[in-house]
Amino acid sequence: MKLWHCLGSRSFRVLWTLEEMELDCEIEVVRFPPRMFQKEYLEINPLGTVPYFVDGAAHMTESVAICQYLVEKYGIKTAGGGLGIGVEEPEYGEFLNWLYHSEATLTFPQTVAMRYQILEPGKYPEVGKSYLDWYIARLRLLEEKIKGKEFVCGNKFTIVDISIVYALYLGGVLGVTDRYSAELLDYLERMKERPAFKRAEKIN
Ligand SMILES: N[C@@H](CCC(=O)N[C@@H](CS)C(=O)NCC(=O)O)C(=O)O
Repeated sequence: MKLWHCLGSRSFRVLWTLEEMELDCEIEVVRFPPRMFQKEYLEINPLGTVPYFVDGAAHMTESVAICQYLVEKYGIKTAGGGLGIGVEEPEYGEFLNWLYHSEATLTFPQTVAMRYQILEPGKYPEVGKSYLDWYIARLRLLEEKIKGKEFVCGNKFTIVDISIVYALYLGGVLGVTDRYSAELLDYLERMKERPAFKRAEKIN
């Protein structure tokens, strides 16, 4: 297995999953954004985005799909398995919904805010601010869900937590954690204490 990674990017979801599952994977760190600083990377991934992941015939560009692939393909064989929820379990629908929610509903507005507030400041400042407000508004479902709970889904730690916490963590880069509810902040801090999170954070 090989993963192309940039510091602080969505490939962190994959790194954290690999660390939780104690899987061996070659990691290549590229400079962000690779389409500008490492043009040869476009020959590997024409999109120029990270993560990029290869495992035999699997060539993948979506962070959450890679986490799901790792859990479904290797989850039962490793010491750190059990990071998923099986199709036969009642929480399976909710599990899939939160996985998609983390990227399509939460990280999407963050990406636009990141672009116009940090990467290209001054170009469309109102757009950046508006998408940041939109991200905060979209936390409503998660804030309700996490009240009084240790994990988001299925009463156990899963890749939903990995995927959701990455979005919350990115909110820190965007400087909006002071707009999180107390429960959400507590959840984020607890997840960052996991040894696998700390190991993944050191890879850069
Ligand atoms: N939906 C994809 C998005 C991948 C993506 O856009 N990654 C960003 C980093 S977080 C990137 O590589 N941006 C560089 C660029 O667009 O050139 C995923 O979840 O992996």
